[in-house]
Amino acid sequence: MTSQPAVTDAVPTFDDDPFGREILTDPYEFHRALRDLAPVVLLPRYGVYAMGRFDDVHASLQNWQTFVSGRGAGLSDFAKEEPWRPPSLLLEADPPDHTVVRKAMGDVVSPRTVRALRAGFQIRAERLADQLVEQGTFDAVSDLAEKYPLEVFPDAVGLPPTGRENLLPYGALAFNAFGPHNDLLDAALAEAAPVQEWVLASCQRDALTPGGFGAQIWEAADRGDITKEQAPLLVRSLLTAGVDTTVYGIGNSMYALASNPDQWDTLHRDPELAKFAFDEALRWESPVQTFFRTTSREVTVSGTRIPEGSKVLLFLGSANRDPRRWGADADRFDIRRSAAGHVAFGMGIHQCVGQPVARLETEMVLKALAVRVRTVELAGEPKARLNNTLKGWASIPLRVTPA
Ligand code: OVM
Repeated sequence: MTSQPAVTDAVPTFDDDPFGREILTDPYEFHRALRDLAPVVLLPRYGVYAMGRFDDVHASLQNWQTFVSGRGAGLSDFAKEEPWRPPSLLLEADPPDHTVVRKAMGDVVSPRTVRALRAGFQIRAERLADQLVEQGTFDAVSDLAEKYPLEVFPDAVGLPPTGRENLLPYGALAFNAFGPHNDLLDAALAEAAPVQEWVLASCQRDALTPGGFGAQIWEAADRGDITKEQAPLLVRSLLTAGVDTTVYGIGNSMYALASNPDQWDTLHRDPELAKFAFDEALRWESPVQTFFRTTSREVTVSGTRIPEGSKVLLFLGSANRDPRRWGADADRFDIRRSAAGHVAFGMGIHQCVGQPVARLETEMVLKALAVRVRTVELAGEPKARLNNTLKGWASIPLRVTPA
């Protein structure tokens, strides 16, 4: 009989490319193999460690002292490579610097400020839902998942009316840039210069309408909570992380519900389940699939030693389908399950600060449709939209019948 050593430097390797088209399109078999191979594996193609089990991903996200963000949340190590843009003060920072700006951003995007948006968000969701039900067939991506956030979010930030078409390309660029420099990143970079210029200009005080999130960030600078140099970078965080994520979240929710008609039925009978449907959709098909951390010291994870200065790829989307955490039916989309505790918004000090806005948007959209739509079905083949970090859809043709 052989016994396993308590701690090992021997790490199994995985040759598959998680940023290749095949796995980005359908990552779930790869996730299973990753989880079953070992708690920690090495991806020799990129020279990084990887984790796919819930407990290890969760613990690493919580352990910000050892799994740091200041060297970048992507593949690129900021200690060795020049970042593609000035680093985010939130996502790509550690305490104590992170703590101050996170507090200021949390004050701007608070349950109180977001509650004030509720009535306006609801009216616009209901108007759009009326129109879609009237149409009968529509694309859940272009006619809903992209349309609604772009109707409500830029106004909530207080962005100028022109140039808003730059928001989706900018998000696509930022999320592709967390991955390797592959053809997806090249394509995103190709037309990026004017997009980046617009974003930069839109973060300045004079571009932002009074009352919006953007202006409130500048008011935090007036109070001295943050500096005037930090304010535009915090506005940039809203523009980077606040649009594509919610577009994918709404698209993935609609895909999950449309491909599981019994679940739509459940939601239609009780539209108050919309919140739970969203969390379950986030668990089942997480918009943000991966983030990297960098080890600040040697660390042992479930018996495997990881050296200091290693990039570690955390598979949030895999953790959210780990049967060790979610049970044998982890792959089943079930809006009555308790999906709370998923890591689709991250976990710990970096957990999504925009969460109240994302939740409000999706709740309004799903509720408005749930009461109006009796049945929903796919009216054509959905088309995947590939991104190095985000998993979602370019097109989801739907047919609905009215209630
Ligand atoms: C940021 C940022 C960018 C991308 C993602 C993100 C999901 C944050 O600029 O702060 O969190």
